[in-house]
Amino acid sequence: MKSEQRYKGVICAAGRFLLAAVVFVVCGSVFAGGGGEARGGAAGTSKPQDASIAVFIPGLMSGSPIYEMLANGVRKAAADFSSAEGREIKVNVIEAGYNQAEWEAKLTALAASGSYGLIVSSNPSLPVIAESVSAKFPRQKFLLLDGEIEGRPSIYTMRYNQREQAYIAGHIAALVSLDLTAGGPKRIGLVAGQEYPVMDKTIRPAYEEGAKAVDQDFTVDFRVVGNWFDAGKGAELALDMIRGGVQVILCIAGGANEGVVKAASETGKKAVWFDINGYGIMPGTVVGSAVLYQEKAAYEKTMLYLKGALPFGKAEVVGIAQGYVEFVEDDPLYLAAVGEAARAKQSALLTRLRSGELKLED
Ligand code: RBF
Repeated sequence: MKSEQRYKGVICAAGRFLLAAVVFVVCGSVFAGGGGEARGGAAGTSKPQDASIAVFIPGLMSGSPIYEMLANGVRKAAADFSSAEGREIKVNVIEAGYNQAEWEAKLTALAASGSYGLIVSSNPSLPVIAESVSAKFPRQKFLLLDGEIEGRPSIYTMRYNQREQAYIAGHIAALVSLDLTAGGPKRIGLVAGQEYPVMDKTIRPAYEEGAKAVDQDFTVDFRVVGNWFDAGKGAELALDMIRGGVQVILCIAGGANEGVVKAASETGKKAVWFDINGYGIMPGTVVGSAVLYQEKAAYEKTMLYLKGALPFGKAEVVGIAQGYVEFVEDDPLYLAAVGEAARAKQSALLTRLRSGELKLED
């Protein structure tokens, strides 16, 4: 619970001050006859602002493929819809930066502008922030991926089963670790950008659960960078783990992943990638890719919105069975980096998950 409080604290603290400033500016423009809630669009209507979508990036796109996939999916849906319907759908991507305390004020300003029929975003902290913005701008619609809130009439969310995603990452990390040092310490690494509830309650435990399915004695050496960009700190943490006997490290630290994978490669150790196929990032060093099809999700849900059929108020959870979580096992770089016996065991696990024989509810 401690980390949850800290996480909420970071998001909320300085935000209140900025929020007050933004609301002051926005109210001024409303009273002066400018934008504001009265112009907020709704799905399925033909108001001009429906033709504009904002993608709100809580951070920066560079180094965080989960955000790149989000923007790409929305842009592609808008382009396809525009050419099919013969009317232009504009997409504006706004990077809110790494100061989480500013996100609520920035999202409020976006809703207050009344310029966008839909605001699209992604990460587990967004639903609560959007809910608060929604209270002031109830007609502003939100499409939020990688997060969850149910029953809010203007918010749709879709969260991934990250227990599955982290479990398959832990499974391959343990298999490769045993291949590297059969008699060494049964410890795998995880470097995270920050602590947050989904990390603490789902990703980290499921990563360990997957490793323990290979060998009960595996434990996780968990380290936190403290931000989503510091590659130097990522390398430092990785090297410290490696000195302690860790052979394989899962990277969930945005731009800091670069430092982790570099440290692994320079010491002959291995890394596991999360969210996208990472084998090509450091061939031979990256030995697993537990992916999310976030671009596909963003494309499909944006398209539904444009067709007036996105079920606002609903919260969906999708995983391997629905085709949004996977492990990439057909990449030649994976075949080259990981021994046949380990790959066969990983493949057997994936078959059980895909068929539903093994259920990992999240
Ligand atoms: N993941 C990233 O790759 N880059 C980020 O900048 C980033 N920022 C985050 C900020 C917050 C407040 C939270 C809760 C998560 C963030 N994540 C980020 C993690 C992301 O939501 C997701 O859990 C991971 O990408 C693993 O799928």
